[in-house]
Amino acid sequence: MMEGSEKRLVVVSNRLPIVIGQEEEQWTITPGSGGLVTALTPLMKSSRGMWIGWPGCGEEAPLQELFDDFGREQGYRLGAVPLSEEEVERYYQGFSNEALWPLFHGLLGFCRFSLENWQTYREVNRRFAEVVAAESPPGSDDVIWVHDYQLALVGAGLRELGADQALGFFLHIPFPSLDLYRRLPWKTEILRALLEYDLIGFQTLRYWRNFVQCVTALVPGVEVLARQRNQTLLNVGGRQVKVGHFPISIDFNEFHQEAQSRNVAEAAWYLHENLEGRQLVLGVDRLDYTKGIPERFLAFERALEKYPDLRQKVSLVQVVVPSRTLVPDYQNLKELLDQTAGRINARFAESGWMPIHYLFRSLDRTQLLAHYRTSEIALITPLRDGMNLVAKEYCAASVDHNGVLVLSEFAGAADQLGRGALLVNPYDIDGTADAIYRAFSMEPEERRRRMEQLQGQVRRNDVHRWMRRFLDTLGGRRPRD
Ligand code: ADQ
Repeated sequence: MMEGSEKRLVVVSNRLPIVIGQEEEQWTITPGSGGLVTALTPLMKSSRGMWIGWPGCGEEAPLQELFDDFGREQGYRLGAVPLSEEEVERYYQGFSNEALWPLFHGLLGFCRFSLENWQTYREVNRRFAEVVAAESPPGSDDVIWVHDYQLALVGAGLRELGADQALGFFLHIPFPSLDLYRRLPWKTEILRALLEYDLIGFQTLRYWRNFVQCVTALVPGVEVLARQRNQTLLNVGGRQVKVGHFPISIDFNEFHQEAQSRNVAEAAWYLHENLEGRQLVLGVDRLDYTKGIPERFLAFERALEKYPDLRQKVSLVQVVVPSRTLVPDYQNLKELLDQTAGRINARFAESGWMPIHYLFRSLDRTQLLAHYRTSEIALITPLRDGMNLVAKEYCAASVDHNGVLVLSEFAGAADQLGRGALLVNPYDIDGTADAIYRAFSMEPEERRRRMEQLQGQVRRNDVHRWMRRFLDTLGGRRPRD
């Protein structure tokens, strides 16, 4: 573990973990709020670390000034990789989100493979590597940790620039089977680039195995040296590369404590006050076709059809955060959701009861926790998901132990939460409807037993443990060949 030692942590991600805004002509910068930021901040501070990424805005903001303020207040520095609008369109929206994202989630029908986008992806990854190398030159005693599918080639770019530091990569999304992965026109180049890292981390055992299968089948000269419980050691032309699985998680204590606060308790009470005598079924997702939201609406409709005693007694509250709204497939999805929710409500609504409450916006932290805390059922049914943190957040916030988690077997989180949750196949509309009814009818004793099991799991395997395990496995500087 690096804490307290001299090694500096350099984190690289597509977006910097900040929000830049303007209040009355004054520019402001505030830290982002995701689990990754929470987990990494203590170590970033103690190692005087650096976070490098795209600031998410053009050149209009006085970035250097804002970054200096941030460094003084937060105790670690930021480095910007500026991108033009065209680059964002091709590298981010185009290649990352229209080629890698759907392919890695097993949704081939959404894939668009464009040579132009691929070229920009390579150029932008190279630019990231140049910015990192300027801040952390070869020979520096840093640990460099690159995140996610947008930046698969950064490690290889760094090696070309002479990097000898320890380089780690964590993939937040799934890694597909060999049969799917082979469709990617640039399959070998991406795998070779990934093999330049010293440690490649995946969310689940399955994604880790898929990757090992792909590299051994598609990259000549890769050999498995050892298979251990949590990692595989590869020999890549005389160099050792570690591959393993590191299921990401949340800050359990923070969610659990905040969910018990007075603000959250009041907001939770108010939500149910309006819907007295009903069970709430909750869905919370980014707008994305991998999250299975239309299928979820259909399963809820099927449940109302098949089990008429549910009518008037349950409402589905579906909160969707706008996301990637410039990509056409996401615009189409939004339309489909509007139509489906409208149709189901028109079919079943009765005076004083609306089957689906559909909100297309983000919730603030208090509201999010209040929704988690007060909903008797969470319906989390992605078609495929790297992990799914909403499932873990729901468990942490279910302070009355009264919540039932209905979870897709295709979410990475099912590996850890499968025993306490009701697992469903989101493509099986009728089966998911049965699970909704089973959750609705579940006795308090069984609810409590299952929720305690789930909470124990998330409490033990929190995001701090995830970070420590990854960095311990990555270790220090690579030995010279
Ligand atoms: P995402 O696909 O974004 O992440 P997820 O893990 O569920 O999916 O995280 C979403 C986050 O956004 C959660 O922290 C949740 O609280 C928040 N959120 C969602 N809807 C919200 C709303 N309406 N209002 C407010 N907040 C909302 C990717 C991968 C996942 C993987 C994570 C982390 O796709 O599989 O779990 O990275 O590795």
